[in-house]
Amino acid sequence: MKSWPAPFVPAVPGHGDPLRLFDTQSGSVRPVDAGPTARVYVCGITPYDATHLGHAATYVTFDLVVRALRDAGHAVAYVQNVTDVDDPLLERAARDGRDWRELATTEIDLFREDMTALAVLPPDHYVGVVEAMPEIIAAVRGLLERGAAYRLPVPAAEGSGEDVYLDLAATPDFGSVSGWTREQMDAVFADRGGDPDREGKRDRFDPLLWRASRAGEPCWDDAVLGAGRPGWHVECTAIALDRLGGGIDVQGGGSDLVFPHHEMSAVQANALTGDHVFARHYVHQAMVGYHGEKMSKSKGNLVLVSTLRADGVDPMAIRLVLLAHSYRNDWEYTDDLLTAAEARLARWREALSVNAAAAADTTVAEVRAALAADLDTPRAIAAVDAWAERTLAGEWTDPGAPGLVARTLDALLGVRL
Ligand code: 5CA
Ligand code: ZN
Repeated sequence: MKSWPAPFVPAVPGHGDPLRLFDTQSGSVRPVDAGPTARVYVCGITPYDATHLGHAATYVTFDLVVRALRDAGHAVAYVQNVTDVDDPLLERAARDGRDWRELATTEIDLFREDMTALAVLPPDHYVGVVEAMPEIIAAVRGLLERGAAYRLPVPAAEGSGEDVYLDLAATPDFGSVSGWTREQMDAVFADRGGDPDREGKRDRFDPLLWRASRAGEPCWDDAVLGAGRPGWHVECTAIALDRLGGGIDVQGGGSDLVFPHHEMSAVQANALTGDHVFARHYVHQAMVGYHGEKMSKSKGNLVLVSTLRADGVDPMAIRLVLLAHSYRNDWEYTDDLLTAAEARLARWREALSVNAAAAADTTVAEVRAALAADLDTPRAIAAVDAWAERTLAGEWTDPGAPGLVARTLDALLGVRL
């Protein structure tokens, strides 16, 4: 499916330091250590409601990852999916009396607009589940052929046919991405789309790979699997392997995806490829909250990017709200954060409008060093603040500095002034 327009990324003299990021699997900050082309897969939206600040934080974080990798001299192959068939989408469409395809199309369009406004770099491949059905079916079939999956008859009350589940007992890597205990897994599995109590499952955490068709649900025909639709995790396994191959450099998403989603995507990929490394780095944006809870479509405690934009908020102020927080720590949105971001934007604009400003070479180096050090955006912002303060205090020594800072903000932080 089409993504959104790529913002122009200006050149900045020199190049960035090698990127280091926290890897959830190893629990440490490590160099990304990619080849000439870094391969990045980021879990995309389930399009049943509009983009909120939590989603925006996730996509801005991986936008910064791509910018930093490019600045360090890599080409980047970037893939993002769209979960355009899944329970939450079908449930919302049914609740609102809408066609699920129409709901998905509307929300994906709005997401594209929000990403464009926030100057988020688009993926090279933006792939919906519906359009990737052949690859997903091939993955489920492959897991059955390798003895890593089994069939379970649909309960008589629900229909006929057979669902297909992954057999975790046949996947020795299970648990290695999250490092969680079974107790920790149990605490979230059902809330995050799992069906631990489905009768007949070999292990309560075995994830659904293929759901045989039920009355009123969309389905796709397959000679081996029968009519049905994919479970959630296998879409990302199949799309990532098909578009990027195994051993990708970064698998990304919000921290709510560590388990089960990234755990399951990885074990499924490993069962298919026979390899043990689906991704070399698992990178997770911490949760953005609002009114004391994780911001989420299901809870409805949302601050939407589109609402802020409709209220006339500068999208660059929204971006600065996000950048003011490290991606590693949970935080809560308040209106005061937006007020502070707007004030910072105004101050930066003022500093950039002078004919000569404080010399900025060390500022550029500091922004680069901060980003390379596990995307330390608060430190990067502080470096720009310090430059703006020096300039506004009258240190007008370098006519090239305003242009250099403007290009640095644009290219590395995605902030266009
Ligand atoms: N379609 C799946 C991934 S394959 C999905 O999780 N969709 S989503 O629409 O629920 O979330 C989209 C992305 O935003 C995911 O990476 C998710 O981890 C992230 N996300 C969701 N809520 C928040 C939040 N409150 N803070 C930060 N990131 C969030
Ligand atoms: Zn995913």
